[in-house]
Amino acid sequence: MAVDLNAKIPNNVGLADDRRLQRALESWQPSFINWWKELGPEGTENYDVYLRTAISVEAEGWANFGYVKMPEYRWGIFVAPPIEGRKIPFGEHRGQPVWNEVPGEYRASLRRLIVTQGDTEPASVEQQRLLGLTAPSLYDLRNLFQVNCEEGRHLWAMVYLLHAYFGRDGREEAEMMLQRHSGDADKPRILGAFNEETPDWLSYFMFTFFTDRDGKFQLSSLAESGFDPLARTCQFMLTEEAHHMFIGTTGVMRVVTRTCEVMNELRTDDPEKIRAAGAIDLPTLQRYLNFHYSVSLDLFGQEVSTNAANYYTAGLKGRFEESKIDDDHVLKDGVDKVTMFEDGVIKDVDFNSLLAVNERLRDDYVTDCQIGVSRWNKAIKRHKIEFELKLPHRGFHRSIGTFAEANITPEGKVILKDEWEKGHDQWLPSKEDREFVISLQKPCTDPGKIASWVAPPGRGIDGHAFDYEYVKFN
Ligand code: BYC
Repeated sequence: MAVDLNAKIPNNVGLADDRRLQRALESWQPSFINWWKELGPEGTENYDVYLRTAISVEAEGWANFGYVKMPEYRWGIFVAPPIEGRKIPFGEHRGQPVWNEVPGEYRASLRRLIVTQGDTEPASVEQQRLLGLTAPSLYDLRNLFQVNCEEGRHLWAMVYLLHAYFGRDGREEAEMMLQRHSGDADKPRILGAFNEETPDWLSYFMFTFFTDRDGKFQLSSLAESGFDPLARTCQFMLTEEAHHMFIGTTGVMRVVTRTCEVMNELRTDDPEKIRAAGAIDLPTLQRYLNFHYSVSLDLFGQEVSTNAANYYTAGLKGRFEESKIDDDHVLKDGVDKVTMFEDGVIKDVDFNSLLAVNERLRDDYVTDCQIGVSRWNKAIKRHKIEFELKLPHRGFHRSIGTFAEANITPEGKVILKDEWEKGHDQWLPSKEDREFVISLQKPCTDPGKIASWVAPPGRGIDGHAFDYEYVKFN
């Protein structure tokens, strides 16, 4: 697992021993750099950014900090070390040795999973490309760039798998990763949430909390895969993903904290007065939460999915923390309750557990989201303010699956279409909300300074203070 850091493409997969693969990836590299320059963080080519670069997959080596110009970031290919004697942990091949090559019968399914996962990574960079122009602090700006570079690396991770294991169609898929673009009417990104805009930093914090968290759960279930190169790739990606969610959890927390401070200073809960003081009122935060949570729930796919059942049975994509679950890991005879929308009502329906694996993953995700929301609520309580942020009902504002046709309030009440139209702006960010939040987006990038609507972080990065010069603009 030695890391070759001096290679054109840093890697711990022995690229130098496979000249063909190395050449293929080296010929993809310029397209990637061109894409980064065109659709990556706008106008940042000369910035020196205090970034973490992975130089090894060991605990002490993957977090190596220093100033880097982003187009020169050492995007590499890193996989977690193999576990000797690892067996396929679930499905009909359970207990057999893991595969180190793609089994012919699962080639199309595996490619589809890898392409879907890979497509999200550059999509998020595209969505965030203008945020650097309005960062609320230098610390936040640096964190944004860190996330962008790591999403770029995650694209490399998936492109490596496509090139190394899927021959010519894999190379074509790798090209396509740079041709589809977020929000492009003709060639959109594959999944809905990755075609939404991230026009402001509140949306960004919500995105890193809710949408990156989908990444955590999807990557965790791919990290269980019987196709060992995919499992090991995802295991290492998860170490980076944790930082992205940290940005979301603490980012929203800092917005909540600032709002509460302003409410207490002014002794008011009047949204107009809070906004006039340059902070974001709690009901607006709730509407942003409702939006990002609901579009992220869609990313788990259909509630009842034969594709997901087939992926599971084939041993390609497992459940979250598969090995910690106490059951037969085959699921043929299991029964699970799934909340469905049928005949105009919401009801729990029994399905074979295999068909319900998407929904189980969504359940685990909901539980994880609630932990973050409860933390924010504790902060509100500490400020002695009576307000609770809530996750809306899982059927609220959905576009994929059983609830796509339904109109459901955040409380879970089924309503008619015209009631939905009337309530819409109460539940989701209105045009005015968005305009207000965007009006707050002004760059605040002197070291130690921070915008009016967000509190400073508890501590800085890599042991540095908040006022460290995390980005040098040159
Ligand atoms: N939007 O795959 P199937 C991350 C469509 S995030 C639009 O059987 P199933 C990250 C689908 O295209 C993690 N369309 O769906 C986070 C297909 O249409 P066609 C990303 C959707 O079983 C932040 C049909 O439904 N990883 O890493 O429902 C920043 C059925 O397709 C959507 C993965 O997603 C949607 N949301 O499962 C950066 C893991 N959902 O082709 C990165 C890999 C479904 O029949 N993907 N459709 O017309 C999967 O496991 C599955 O594809 C899904 C969907 C769970 C996404």
